[in-house]
Amino acid sequence: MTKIFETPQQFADEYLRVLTAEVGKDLAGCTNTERYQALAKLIAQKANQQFAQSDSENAKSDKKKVYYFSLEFLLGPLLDNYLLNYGIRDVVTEGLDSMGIKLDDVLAEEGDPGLGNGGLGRLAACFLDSMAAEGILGFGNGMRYRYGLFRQKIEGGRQVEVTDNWLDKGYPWETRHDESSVIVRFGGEVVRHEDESGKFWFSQEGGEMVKAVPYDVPIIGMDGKTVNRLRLWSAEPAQEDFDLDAFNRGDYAAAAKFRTDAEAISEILYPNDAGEHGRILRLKQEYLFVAAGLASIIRNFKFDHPDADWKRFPELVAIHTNDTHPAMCGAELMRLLVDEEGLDWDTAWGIVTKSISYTNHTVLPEALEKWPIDTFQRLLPRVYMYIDEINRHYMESFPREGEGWQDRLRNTAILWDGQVRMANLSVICSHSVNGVAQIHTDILKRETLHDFYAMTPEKFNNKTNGISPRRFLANANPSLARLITEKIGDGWLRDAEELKRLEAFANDDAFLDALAASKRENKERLARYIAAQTGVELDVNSIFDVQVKRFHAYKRQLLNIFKVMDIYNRMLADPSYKPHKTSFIFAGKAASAYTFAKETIRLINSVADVVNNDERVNDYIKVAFVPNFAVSNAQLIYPATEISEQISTAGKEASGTSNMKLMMNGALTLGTLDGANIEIAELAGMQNEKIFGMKVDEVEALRRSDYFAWDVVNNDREHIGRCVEQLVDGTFGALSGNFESIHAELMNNNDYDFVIADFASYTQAWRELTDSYDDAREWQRKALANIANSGHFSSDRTIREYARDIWHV
Ligand code: GL9
Repeated sequence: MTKIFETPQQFADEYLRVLTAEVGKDLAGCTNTERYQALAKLIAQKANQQFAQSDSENAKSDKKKVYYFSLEFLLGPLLDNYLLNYGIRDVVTEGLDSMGIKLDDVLAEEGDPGLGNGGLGRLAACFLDSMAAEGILGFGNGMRYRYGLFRQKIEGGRQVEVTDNWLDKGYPWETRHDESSVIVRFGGEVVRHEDESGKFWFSQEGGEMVKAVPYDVPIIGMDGKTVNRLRLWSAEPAQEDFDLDAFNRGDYAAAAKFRTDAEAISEILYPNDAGEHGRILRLKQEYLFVAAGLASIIRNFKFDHPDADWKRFPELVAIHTNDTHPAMCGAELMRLLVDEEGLDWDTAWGIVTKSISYTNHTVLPEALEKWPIDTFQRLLPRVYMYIDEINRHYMESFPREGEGWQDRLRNTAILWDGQVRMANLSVICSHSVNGVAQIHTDILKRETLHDFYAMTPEKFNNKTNGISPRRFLANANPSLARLITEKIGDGWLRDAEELKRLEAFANDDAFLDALAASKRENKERLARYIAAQTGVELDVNSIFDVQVKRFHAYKRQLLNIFKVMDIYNRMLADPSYKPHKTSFIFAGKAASAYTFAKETIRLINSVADVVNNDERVNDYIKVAFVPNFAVSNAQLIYPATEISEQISTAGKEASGTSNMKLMMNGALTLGTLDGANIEIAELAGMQNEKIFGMKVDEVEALRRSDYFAWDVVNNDREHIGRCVEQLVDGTFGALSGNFESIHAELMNNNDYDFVIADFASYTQAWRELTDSYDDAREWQRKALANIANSGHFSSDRTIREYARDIWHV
């Protein structure tokens, strides 16, 4: 495999050419930002050339193309990852050195596009990386939001949202393709036409026309063999409807109205983590990226296969829908095939269901998308007719047999109670439905989608999530990666199962020492970052106990901070009680309208304020909240972690992926038997994690029982009872007030997420786990067992399973 740069000199020559051509200054006059932009542009140019070449070769072949539709792609910084994948990190480092530039200074300039909320969006980005690594022709289809997810600041302990103007300096990786734009229509009406012979057809007239313009980002796979692309759509006015009269009157807002209406569609990413839907703009986003993506697929299909029969479409194209956000794919593809291409219904339906597949990412009822029929119909009249017709076909062919068929029909219909149910639409239009961890798929089959499962069990399958070992081990943790490669070579970068070979070193003292030294180095790196960001000084001899993820009641950050409050209370009540020295590290964003989540952040910061400043305890415990959790600082946090907090109420976390990232970096999981934690514990061995709390069946049983949370609180006044009281008694209120709303939410809903019910089990598990830390060798062996068994959670494995079982490539 030839490298894109063979020597530092060759790199330096090309780099200087791009730098001067793009920036118009010589090297000395450039800022680091400009140096970064020129380097990214150079790599992007190389990748685009490679893409163009392979794209025209592929056009002549019958290689199947996979399109991954997702409203979120949380890419993170790309440069370091691409240098690794192209195998040119050393050449570039040396080449830059020769010009007096440090690669790290250049890398530090890259922003972190926040085009996703959390796990779901990051999963989509890992899948792009793995599809390219596996040589699959896999293309992302998403939205180019003008503003990413808000940046989070902490003021007075509170989360403050600041707009994320991620495009302000331009995005060097993207290329605009105006010539590939697609006109998308909203509103208007459907007109019926009929000719003399009685043949009739429909067309859509009037309404609002929006131009969807694609911006393409190259996706470079491991070893640079495959370059794919991520296509992100931006909304613009279809024609320049600038109102000159209004402008001349001085009414500037009216003059630019069309521009703002159209552009609003790709303005913002909705900051919802699994919940709260119903905004019309969101529906517009969903349709825009579906309509533009499918139009672009069909254009490409016709170009690649000018003589192909439409029936070959599912052999040559797979369309994957990430959650229900692209659920309209089925109806829109029907519209394109029937209205525009003239196929009959049954032929088109066969093509649609053979091409489309669907992944469910959550069982939270509030997250199941539904839209009011009248809103839907007004905005998308023709697509709605297709949904109505798909629903009618479904209902007509529904087997009216067996007891309770009416209930089953009601549960599975697309249209019901004046609403369009997007999950049902997704299932009906797909040949494959998968969950993202074994337990999650089991719950889908048993409950959430049970009636579908009973009728079409063959559609259902599990695909346990995965993460990119390039980004989350090689890029994030260079010292550990170096150590691993010294022992077993670098084959793990392509086949992460090779990490298993590290088990041979479980009794190798020198290796375990080196492992510990690497962890310490990573803790020091994180401690410096946290001190700079927050002013909190962490002791690197303490255990780094970490919970980083979106804030949500079911993820139970509240349980974690109650534990810290309890340790604090125990220390004050009994000065001889000494917990293990621990730094409790939190990070994550809360949806801006989610009061409980935001108040939990304020509580953590308020506890931090008290604990960190109380000399009776602060040699032993400290609390740090890292602001603005994002892919870039996540890459600093995971490698430094020793305890991975994965403490969701059993049955609620579909999979989780930070649990995998932390495992791969040698952290021990302190977790419930939920999501992928179960598979983590099975693979690494129960003895190498710390599992606590109620299991799914116990959670369900407790919910059905006469559980009364107040009883638990009243029976344990010293511990959980004290924590609940301290929400409102001023102990932690000095920073910015008490926490009445958390108290009310918790007690008035009878401990809905079972924070109180799991408290005793959790705090005991924490004490046992931290007590075991003093046997450093044993701890290192456990860390090693986690690393060595994390290969299964490579997204390469996940993608191979999707390719084999769902996409058939
Ligand atoms: C999620 C689940 O909650 C996670 O458990 C899962 O790991 C990921 C990826 O499959 O999907 N579903 C979901 O809606 N989100 C998830 O993280 N939410 C966000 O990403 C905001």
